[in-house]
Amino acid sequence: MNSCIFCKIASGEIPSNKVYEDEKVLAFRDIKPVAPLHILVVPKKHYVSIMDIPAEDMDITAHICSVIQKIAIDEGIAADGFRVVINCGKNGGQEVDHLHYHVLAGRNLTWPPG
Ligand code: DGP
Repeated sequence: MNSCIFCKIASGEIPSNKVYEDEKVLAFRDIKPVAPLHILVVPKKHYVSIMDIPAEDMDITAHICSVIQKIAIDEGIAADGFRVVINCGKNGGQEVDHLHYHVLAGRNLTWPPG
């Protein structure tokens, strides 16, 4: 999907502050952080949202979980805790139509979200 900003970041066409990369996933710091640590984890393959992942590709979700574990350890946020958010669709607050996981940490995050 040529016009997708996260596809362009995943391919390296647009630079990002990268924290992790492998053949399937890229993680980079959010350009508008809402917490002291705000990292986005994206599959390199384009899915619009969590609703767009076909059954045969569902192992990407397990892979992203393992990547988030690694990021939590490497960034030193595992002990104090953190939040993982997937916004989906209009009411979910999704602005970028390429599946992404927000990893938020570094302050006491309130609940429920706004
Ligand atoms: P969401 O509302 O869940 O679609 O979150 C989209 C996030 O993406 C938002 O926190 C800002 C971030 N973002 C948008 N464009 C860019 C960009 O070009 N670079 C980076 N690093 N983050 C971006």
